[in-house]
Amino acid sequence: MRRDHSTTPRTPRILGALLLVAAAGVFTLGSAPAAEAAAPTPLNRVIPAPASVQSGGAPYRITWATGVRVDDSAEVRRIGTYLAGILRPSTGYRLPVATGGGARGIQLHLAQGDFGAEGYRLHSGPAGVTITASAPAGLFHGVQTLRQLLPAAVEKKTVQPGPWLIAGGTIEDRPRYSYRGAMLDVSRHFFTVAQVKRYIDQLALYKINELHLHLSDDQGWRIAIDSWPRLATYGGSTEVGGGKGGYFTKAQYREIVDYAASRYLEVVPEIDMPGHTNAALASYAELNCDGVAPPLYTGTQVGFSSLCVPKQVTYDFVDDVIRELAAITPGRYLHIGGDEAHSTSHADYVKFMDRVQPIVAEYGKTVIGWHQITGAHPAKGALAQYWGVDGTSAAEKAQVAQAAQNGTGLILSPADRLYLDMKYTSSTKLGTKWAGYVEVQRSYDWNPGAYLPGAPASSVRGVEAPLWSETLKTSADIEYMAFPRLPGAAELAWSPASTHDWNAYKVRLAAQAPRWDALGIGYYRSPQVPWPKS
Ligand code: TNX
Repeated sequence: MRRDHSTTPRTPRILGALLLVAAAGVFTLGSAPAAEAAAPTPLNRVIPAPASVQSGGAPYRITWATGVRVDDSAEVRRIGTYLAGILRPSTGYRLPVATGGGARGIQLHLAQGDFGAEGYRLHSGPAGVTITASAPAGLFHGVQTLRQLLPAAVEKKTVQPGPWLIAGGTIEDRPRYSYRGAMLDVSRHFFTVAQVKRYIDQLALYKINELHLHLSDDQGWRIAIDSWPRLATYGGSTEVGGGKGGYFTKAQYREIVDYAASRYLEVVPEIDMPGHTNAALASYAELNCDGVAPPLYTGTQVGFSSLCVPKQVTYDFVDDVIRELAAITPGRYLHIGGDEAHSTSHADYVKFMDRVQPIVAEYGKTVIGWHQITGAHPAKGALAQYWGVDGTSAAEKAQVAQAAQNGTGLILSPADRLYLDMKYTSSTKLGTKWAGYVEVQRSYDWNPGAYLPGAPASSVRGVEAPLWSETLKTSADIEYMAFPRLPGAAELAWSPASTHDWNAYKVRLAAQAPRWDALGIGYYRSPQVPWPKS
């Protein structure tokens, strides 16, 4: 039976039930004793912090009479249906999605305005909540804000008591950076489509808009390539520790891409080259300079493998892989790795990158490479992903900064801040520690706009939080390492620098915990964060 806490009783029996509930203090609008419990979440208690918040006026309350009004557009309707899909199980209300504005309820509306590609305005008052944007992505991000303004119990899958109040006022919001990424390494351990989708949903809650998939490495090749089928069937047949690995068929990869798109994330596929290629080298003997295929590898060393730079077959291989991958990737980027090519001479590395970058362009994609690519000749428009640490040599930082001055855009993923696989402390069971321990404050408390000496602020296109999976096998493992650091990375990427403040952030972060509980997300209870008692 539908649970109904509306203010508009339809029959005396319902009225009686409502009075009972009200007496129990659950039903709170205007009933003093429980007013505190029912106080709506302040508009500024959202992660990422919105660009501007004006609080004031009476709240809106979702009731049985609430509908979701959408523009007459298939995409806006789809976002409305997504929102209703989140709200229905926990509120128990019908929440019909219908076209037409003006009426009471939640309205999603596209309009010209100063919102940019992803910004939105959320206005809440007693008559309803209106989210306005100039593109669907903005509406979707506004919906994520709306979720966070509702009680955490809204995320549950069974009917909860409510009440469902949204504080009055107006949020005007737009991102600081257009590239707000998270990377998942599906190579060291393979994760299924369902596991990747689960992570996508978690990323969407914090307005992350790029999902970088690390699809190949020494330990596993994870994407089917028709012209080189053994890459997946043999190269994908194991993983770190010797488990059975796996790979995505093209249909499964498309399913991930489509799901990500439905959450307004772009998939950035990575084929790491010329190093980190043992799985490919093991699958095809001809890719090796000596013509001998090495065994599959299930350890965690790096830097021992290299494609054979002088051989023509290497470029036939790369051309086939990039062509097939580009054909199933609607996104703008193709990541070609380029890190830790310790078994490739510098001269060969430069030659390789000089030949491979044009192939990416030929198939209509923009190159992203790990920042070592700045030691070669980054193509025009290429982005370099910086993964250094405080202790990275001045010379290496200067090389990246020089490339940035020459027009190479930067994605910042400093390993000692944003590598989600770094242990929090010495007692963290999962993860690695080559970049040091990364507690929650260290992860959050820096400014991407003024991070790399000599790199112009305008060269910074965004930030990304990579999650390497040498030690991670399950969704619970992913979540324990990502939460609570991922929301901090998302805030660095989205929120204006002027909102940055650890002491305020840690309070907002603590307030997310009941939502993670409701969503079944396990997290690290950092002593730096004032968590509510659980
Ligand atoms: C460095 S970051 C790597 C990866 C490892 C990671 C572990 C980068 C571009 N290369 O191969 O998985 O450290 O933290």
